[in-house]
Amino acid sequence: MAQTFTTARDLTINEQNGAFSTNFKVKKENWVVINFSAECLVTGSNNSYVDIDIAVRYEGTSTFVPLPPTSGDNSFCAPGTNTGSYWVSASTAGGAVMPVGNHTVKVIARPLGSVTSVRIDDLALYVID
Ligand SMILES: [Ca+2]
Repeated sequence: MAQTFTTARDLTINEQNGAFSTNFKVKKENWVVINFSAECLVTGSNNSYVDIDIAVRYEGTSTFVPLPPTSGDNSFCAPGTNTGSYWVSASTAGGAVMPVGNHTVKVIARPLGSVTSVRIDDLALYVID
């Protein structure tokens, strides 16, 4: 199920669009890496792109913390030209030393620059511990 938008939003991640669970269990404090990939299309002027944050809410907390390096301003995909319409399958990953617990992950997409539209489809999200 493609998601098309023009303002920042949490991406819908579920089995219908090919993604995996957004909940995961860390059994022993350790480095955990989370990877997000999706088909992506940005239309807009040549300063436009979509920034992605992979963010985790640790068990017992109420806020989502973006994982580096996705916590920074990272372009997931961009049009490339003034009138470009370039489809890509893009991927980004974030990681941290995570405590024991049942944690939740979400992916935030943030259109930046003069974006006309962002289209995200065929999402895949997986946790490596
Ligand atoms: Ca980011």
